Amino acid sequence: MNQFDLTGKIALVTGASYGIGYAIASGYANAGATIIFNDINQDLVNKGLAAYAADGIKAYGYVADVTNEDQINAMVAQIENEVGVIDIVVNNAGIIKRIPMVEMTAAEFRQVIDIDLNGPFIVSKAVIPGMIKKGAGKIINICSMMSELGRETVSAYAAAKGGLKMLTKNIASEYGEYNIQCNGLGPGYIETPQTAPIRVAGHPFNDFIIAKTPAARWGKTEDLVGPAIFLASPASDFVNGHVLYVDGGILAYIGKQPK
Ligand code: NAP
Ligand code: GCO
Repeated sequence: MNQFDLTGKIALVTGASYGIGYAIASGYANAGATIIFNDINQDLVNKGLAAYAADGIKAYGYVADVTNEDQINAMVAQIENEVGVIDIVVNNAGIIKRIPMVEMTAAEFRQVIDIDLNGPFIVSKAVIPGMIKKGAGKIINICSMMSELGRETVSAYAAAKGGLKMLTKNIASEYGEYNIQCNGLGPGYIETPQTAPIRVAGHPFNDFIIAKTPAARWGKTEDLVGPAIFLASPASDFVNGHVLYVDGGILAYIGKQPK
């Protein structure tokens, strides 16, 4: 038996019109899963559907904001009617705001917490009943280096991703007895639109990340696909409450001595 085979599985990846979510969903499709994704407006969903189709992937796309419980509950019910009960969910949708804390408004802080932490709560709460009925489920929360580390200007994001690590452990604790595994996937610094502003060649932060990463490079979304398949597959049926960091060694490394 191929422990990494997702054939027959229904996978929802939130915010997967592009970026990390798109790569993970595409990898799941290539491993045999039926792919579903959501985004906050129809234009983005259409953009995602076209991209998946161009890659030869049949995907289902829905308009739903992960912070809106009514929209998410309606989407999950529609998915169960149109596609089937969700086996795998990846809480990928997320934003970041890079603002010095004392300059960040409470509204800006709340918006990041709402999308990056409340969103995964809302989506997980919506899909767990179906997983319990089905007798199995996989929940994968996209965490971050900021689940473990802080840095200037990302207070809201670090608080959200730190909370997401603990939400992961709590879902694992509360629903493990129903054969539901909930784990985190913690990317390092990855080439996506979210990091484009700090990845400009010659930008001090770009040089810093290269020096802080033993692999001496930014990660690519493809680097995350294998680990994501592992956490979604039977190969990880006894892995629960774990955060798998895919960071090229950042968390293990003090950083390269400046020349
Ligand atoms: P991205 O390129 O900015 O993509 C984020 C996706 O989430 C977009 O499709 C976005 O759609 C969607 N989204 C945002 N708010 C949403 C909402 N309220 N409801 C539904 N969808 C929403 O980001 P990324 O780099 O791929 O990151 C994906 C995840 O990985 C995030 O959770 C991020 O925190 C995490 N992460 C990223 C890195 C990295 O280095 N890139 C590292 C560690 C963790 P819109 O276009 O509509 O905003
Ligand atoms: C930042 C980056 C990071 C990455 C990622 C690292 O400004 O520090 O955006 O937060 O997005 O979360 O794992």
